[in-house]
Amino acid sequence: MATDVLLVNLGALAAIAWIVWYFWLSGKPQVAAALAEGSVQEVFVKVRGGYDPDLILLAPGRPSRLHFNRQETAACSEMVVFPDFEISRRLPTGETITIELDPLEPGRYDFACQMGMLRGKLIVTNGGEAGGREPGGTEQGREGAHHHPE
Ligand SMILES: [Cu+2]
Repeated sequence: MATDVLLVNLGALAAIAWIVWYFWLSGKPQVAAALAEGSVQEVFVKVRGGYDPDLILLAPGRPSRLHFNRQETAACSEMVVFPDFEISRRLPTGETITIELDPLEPGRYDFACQMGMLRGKLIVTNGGEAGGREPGGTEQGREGAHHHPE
């Protein structure tokens, strides 16, 4: 009995987490890397007062190339740093700098300027999870409902 309740609660939590995540992502421009089979994932990021896009969806288990193009001279955005990968690169104005990443585990990986003022996020998730569900399905119907099993 106790185990059943726990499982139900975990399921509800997962659903809520998914909903929050879904709407958070869908509310902003986002880029899912082109998902050609087995190929490198290519993402182009414009750097100008921030990162555009600042949310980048990647599939796990495949290498990625992030192409940063800095279109300003402000010192703030001069470097881009990926603390999780111990990568930092200078971004000369007007040049495209490519950062190659090995295949990643699902998760969230932040990147930022050297001062941490401009921020972006890589979200590594299975394509089916991120893009395979229709909005308006049963998950959405549960939003805001707190299910307490009797
Ligand atoms: Cu900065």
